[in-house]
Amino acid sequence: MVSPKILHSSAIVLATLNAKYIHASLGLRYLLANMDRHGGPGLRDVTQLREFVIQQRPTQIVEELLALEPEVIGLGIYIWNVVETTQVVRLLKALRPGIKVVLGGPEVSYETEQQEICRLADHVVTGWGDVSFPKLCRALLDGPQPLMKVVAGEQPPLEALALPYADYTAEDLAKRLLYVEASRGCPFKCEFCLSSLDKTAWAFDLDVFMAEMDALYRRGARNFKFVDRTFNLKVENSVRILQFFLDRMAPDLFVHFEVVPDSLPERLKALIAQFPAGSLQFEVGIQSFNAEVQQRISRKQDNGKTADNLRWLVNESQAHVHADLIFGLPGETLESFAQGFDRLHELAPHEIQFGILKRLRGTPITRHTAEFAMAYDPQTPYTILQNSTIDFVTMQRINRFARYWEMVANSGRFAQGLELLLAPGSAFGHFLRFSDWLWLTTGKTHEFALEKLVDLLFEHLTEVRGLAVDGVRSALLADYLASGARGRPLCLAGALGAMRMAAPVRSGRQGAERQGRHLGQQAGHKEEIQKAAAAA
Ligand code: B12
Ligand code: SF4
Repeated sequence: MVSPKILHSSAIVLATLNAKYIHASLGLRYLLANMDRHGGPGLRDVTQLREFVIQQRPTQIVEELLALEPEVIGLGIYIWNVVETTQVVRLLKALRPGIKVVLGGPEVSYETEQQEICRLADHVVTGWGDVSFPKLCRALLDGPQPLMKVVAGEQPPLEALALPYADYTAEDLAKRLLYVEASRGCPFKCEFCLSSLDKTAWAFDLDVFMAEMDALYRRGARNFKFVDRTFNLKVENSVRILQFFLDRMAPDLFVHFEVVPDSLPERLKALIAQFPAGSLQFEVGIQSFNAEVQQRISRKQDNGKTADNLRWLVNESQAHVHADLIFGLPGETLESFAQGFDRLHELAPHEIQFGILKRLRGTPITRHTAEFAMAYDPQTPYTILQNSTIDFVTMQRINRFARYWEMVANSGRFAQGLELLLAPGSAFGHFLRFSDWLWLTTGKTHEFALEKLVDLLFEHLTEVRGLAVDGVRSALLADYLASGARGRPLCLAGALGAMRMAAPVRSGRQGAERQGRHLGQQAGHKEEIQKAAAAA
């Protein structure tokens, strides 16, 4: 029976601050979907979901939350929002101390007692919240009042959970990346990763899950990002999921998976090879090619098979391949990392995602802190500052390398220029030299206009590296034209001026240009989706 106390239309508000609008929160939707099943009838009707982004002002977020006059506010706390959400909770408690604030999410699931945000809140649910949050809300609204501040989240068999996919709105389907989950947990133990604390991976009932995917697809969903830690763990399931999307292939379909690199059985390859360009994206965690470091951090990876599979993916399939590396792992030196980077670069994944080690709360990487003198930033995102093999100055250089790599290599804007920049010999060595030079010349790591970057690359390649001016200019001209930008980098002024004189824009072409722009916008959205999917 519905309790008289919870007739108010928004007694409970579930909220979080996403990294960007394009990321819809799957965790909150799970909680919402399970309110009635685990909290009792009527609870869902009095629960509202509100998503914000970290760029919004805390006062504005609080204003919106208070306008709903809730009795309970549940907040999803992650590494990307804990600073901003702490301020939100502080304001909430100053303005309406009577509102019960309940926290949950990976950031507050460990080291709970050391966090300011947990001190400010009324309750913290650690681990899974699907069952424990609804139960806690029922108790908060109807009594008896819960005695414990910190509640260890129940972890039921996955069949006990209501799936949340119907809670994606039409707007979510049209504009955002849809996170979906065919399994939870990870059986591996890589010590830098929060998923290493899971005991194993649990799979959702595949028939039920696929029916949900089908419903989403029929409603128009075309951008799917699987959050499964290791999509290719159970080949039977992976095959069915890939076949499902192949059967529904459409020009705007996009599916993203995270895979373990050393296992790609023939059955999977046969399906992967059938996906057309632009429809499939893989995030392949390499992290390190250094066997000693891998062993130290309990990462099991067959480097030979990893290289073979990456080569196959890049050469024999049309999947977009993002490979992740982590800098700063215990015992890794600049030289050993450079070797790994070059080995990966030779395999030619479409993007190398260059991450700097972070000490995530709760992760077992801390067991190396003393031996390797690991000094981490105490502020989020807890990035490594120095260790026994990499000093702070080198770490700063590599941070800039990572930023510039994103800007020059992963942006995809310098296909030809990069070929000149990264060869011959060590790609890592060349890019590090460029990175050091760029920093010395500009003192900036952000806010480079494309035109300025073209000129800087030109200067580096011709004056520092001594490459032939004509070859560099034609490579950068091709890249600049391919980008579609309409400015005028100084080093290309002559060439662009001549081209534009030869082909002035005539009014009859304006319709075609408009059409082109529209297609460009669509392509831009797809690119944004692909980038967002790969950001984790
Ligand atoms: C999607 C995602 C992102 C998205 C952001 C999404 C968003 N909403 O804005 C993007 C791609 C931007 C991202 C980036 C990063 N991410 Co990320 N990301 C994920 C990912 C893949 C999926 C999250 C998800 O939906 N999970 C499925 C749902 C069901 O689980 P859940 O979110 O944990 O929710 C459950 C519980 O936590 C709890 N819960 C959640 N909210 C609430 C609220 C209440 C009130 C309660 C009671 C309970 C509760 O109940 C839910 C159901 O059981 C996870 C890995 C994973 N598979 O979970 C990593 C993960 C969350 N990311 C992580 C990290 C480290 C990062 C990065 C720092 C990586 C990097 N680049 O180095 C960046 C940071 C970005 C930044 N700007 O600073 C860590 C989190 C560490 C932490 N303490 O928060 C994770 C867990 C990966 C890992 N295994 O280590 N990420
Ligand atoms: S890095 Fe990947 S394989 Fe390793 S524990 Fe995390 S999710 Fe599992």
